[in-house]
Amino acid sequence: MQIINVSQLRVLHSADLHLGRTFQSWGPAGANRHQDILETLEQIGTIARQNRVHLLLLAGDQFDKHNPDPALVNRFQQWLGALGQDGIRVVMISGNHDSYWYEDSVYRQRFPENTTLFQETTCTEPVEIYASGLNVMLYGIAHDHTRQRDVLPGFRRRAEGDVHIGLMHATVDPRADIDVAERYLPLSSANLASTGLDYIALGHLHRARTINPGRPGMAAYPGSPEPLHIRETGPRSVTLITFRGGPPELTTIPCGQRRAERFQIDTTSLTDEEIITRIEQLADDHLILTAELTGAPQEIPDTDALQARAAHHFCYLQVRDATSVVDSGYVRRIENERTIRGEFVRQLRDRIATAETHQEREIAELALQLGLIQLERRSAQ
Ligand SMILES: [Mn+2]
Repeated sequence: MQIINVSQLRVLHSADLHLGRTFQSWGPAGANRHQDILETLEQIGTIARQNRVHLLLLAGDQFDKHNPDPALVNRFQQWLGALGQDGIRVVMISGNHDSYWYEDSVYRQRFPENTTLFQETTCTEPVEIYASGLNVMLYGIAHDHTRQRDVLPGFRRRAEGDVHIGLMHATVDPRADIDVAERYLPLSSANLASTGLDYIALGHLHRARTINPGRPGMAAYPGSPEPLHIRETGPRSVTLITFRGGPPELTTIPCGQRRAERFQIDTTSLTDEEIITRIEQLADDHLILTAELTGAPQEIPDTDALQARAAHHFCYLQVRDATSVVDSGYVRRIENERTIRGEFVRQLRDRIATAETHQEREIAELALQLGLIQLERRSAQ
């Protein structure tokens, strides 16, 4: 007989907030990004309350470094405490950025009553808590970049308890051609399945992904809730996990203040002025935009100038030149000139045409592009 009216346990999972991250390479555009991350922290609290979750799991890299600014830690502490007043228990582990290992690690401080923090580097005994009428067994370890061996046995499901949840800051199913250092805890989907846990809350990889769906050892990366890099494209989210007796149900809840996207702009036959217009059509101050210029434009695009002129329309703008100078209107215009640059173009086009390998051709194309930029600058002086 199917059991009805089973207690429903609702859990929210986030990771990789990187509070305190500085965006120095972004110049002035990076100055207020830390504020966006703080707003996303508040947003995660709001999502937890709206969904009346019992538990909030934070799977590491809550902070960008192990010894963040005390004012920031204080704010995080208050955020935790306020969740506790609303009956929400927070369970967290450290990550590689905010490692527990250091003597001045933020995680060696006291945290509010409602917070469960894993402080051992092996999981000898799960932490048992009572939530929504269920015995919840929690498995986790503190991040320690000096000792990450044989962590899996500690995560093996114990006999007692109703719901079994693990937390890991790990690299699950790394690409075969990448050698992942031990401190990033490389593991496979099969390793996670072998634990037999109902759900494993993962952190470390910043792109959302579900592993072993509907099976024991089911796990997910919620991804960074706020994009931390121009390459962290696409929507950002946190994961709501609902336990009703069967395999847990996962729901993705959107969050974040800004969004990173990469768009290609075909610049064929366009001038820099026209390229600016195309970029401006995408204007949105919530957008962290990589504008990749493709095709064969009228002139060699001055990416620095384009970026400087259009940046104020976006949260952050990066213009990348992936145009083909070989076929550009500019090269066609000057290739028959009886000038140094005309001669340069003819010689390089010849090399490109007779290149024997892909690499040789790419080098000649790059030489043509860089050489023309230099010759242009000289003639402008
Ligand atoms: Mn991270």
